[in-house]
Amino acid sequence: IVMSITMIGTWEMAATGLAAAMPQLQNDAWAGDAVVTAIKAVEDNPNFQSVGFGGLPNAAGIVETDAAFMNGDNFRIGAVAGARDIANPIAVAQALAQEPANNLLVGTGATEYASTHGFVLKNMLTPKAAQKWTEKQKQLANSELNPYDGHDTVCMLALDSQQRMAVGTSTSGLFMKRTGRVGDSPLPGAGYYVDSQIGGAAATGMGEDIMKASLSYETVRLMGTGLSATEALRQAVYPFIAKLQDRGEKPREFSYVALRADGDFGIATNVPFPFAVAQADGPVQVYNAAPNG
Ligand code: SD4
Repeated sequence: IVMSITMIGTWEMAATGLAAAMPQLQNDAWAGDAVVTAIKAVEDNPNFQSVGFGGLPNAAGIVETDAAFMNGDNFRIGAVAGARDIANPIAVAQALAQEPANNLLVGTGATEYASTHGFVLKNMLTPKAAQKWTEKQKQLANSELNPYDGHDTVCMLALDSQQRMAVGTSTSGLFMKRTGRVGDSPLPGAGYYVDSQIGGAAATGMGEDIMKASLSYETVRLMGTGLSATEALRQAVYPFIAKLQDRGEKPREFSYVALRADGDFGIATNVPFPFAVAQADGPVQVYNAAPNG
């Protein structure tokens, strides 16, 4: 496979991000900036109800976001968790990756950093999301419904024209989560990992299950032994899901994307999983993957 600029992102919403970022990559931008452009486009769009502005709130009716950024050249990581009022959590995560320490900030610390470093603050709760919260409160009072539906993380992996790689994640987490709940998305190794000399991987699904193993790291490690993106994911993800079953657990949603430094990409998922890919000067393609574990 010939190396060519590539981006892959989770869920159909990723197509919006790829459309915004691919022109940058085609103009030889850094993979890290392409990741941030792509995720910002998703965070800014109030129609996507699981990321950024318009994300569904926690049990207290407040939007709390998790996001992370990793530079595959030097392994620098930045992340925010349980963050409030930050318009673009991914941009703050990218800035935190430049800090010599204090790379993962939670709650008020994240907001304070964003505010003192010139990032836009805004109330992330839209009237539509507030309405959904009110409806959900009513339903929950009368039923045994699983409150934790309506969650999707946007993850982006990019490979640029100079063979640099980066990964980002951003989510409002689980609808109706407890205040302070943090998922896998800001956690390196579990939610994401990237090494520009090998490749990267990132996760979406039920954070409480995904964080039980560092499968993004494991996928990168396996790609480093020469496996394709698809085969590395298969060997990392499905045995772990089987192991949970063996231990009497009921594994919930696990979906991963992976991208190798040569442009080879793949996914693994135990639920129907749309994802978006763009390579070279080709179009943004959305694929609908069936569960294949
Ligand atoms: C979380 N993994 O907070 C995220 C949510 C997600 O598809 O990706 N759902 O647990």
